[in-house]
Amino acid sequence: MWIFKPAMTLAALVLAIGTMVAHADEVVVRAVVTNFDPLVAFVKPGDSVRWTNMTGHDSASIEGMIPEGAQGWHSKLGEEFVQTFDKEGAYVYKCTPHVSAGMVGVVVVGDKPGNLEAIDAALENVQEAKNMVARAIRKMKQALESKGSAS
Ligand SMILES: [Cu+2]
Repeated sequence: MWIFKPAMTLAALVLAIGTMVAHADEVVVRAVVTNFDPLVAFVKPGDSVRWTNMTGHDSASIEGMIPEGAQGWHSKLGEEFVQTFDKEGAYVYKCTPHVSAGMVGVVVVGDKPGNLEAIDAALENVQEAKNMVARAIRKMKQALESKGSAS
């Protein structure tokens, strides 16, 4: 019966990995004209976001508007892009060519982003299209309220 033990262990390992993969979702955000759809994407920690239809667009996190210690990003112009989000909180990002046209989006990881005050404070440092970034932050807060997550 000794041969069963490693076989069982392997089976358990495969099952565990399978479960991990099954739990990590990928959420798609589409670039549509000069909008990100959905403007606010809700994901769980460990999930990924895939930006599609990116011809003429990029996705770039805005300084100070991601959780402390989280990894920022700046995708290549015109290319589909995937980013995995492990740290809970809100991530505000823009399309560099179209931020003035309001092409700003938010990824919210987890149910209660703890960095909303930091995002409000960082708005003071936004040089370009501050009103459009502010609009996306408002929409995120509205979305959180309608989800019942606002504290
Ligand atoms: Cu764009």
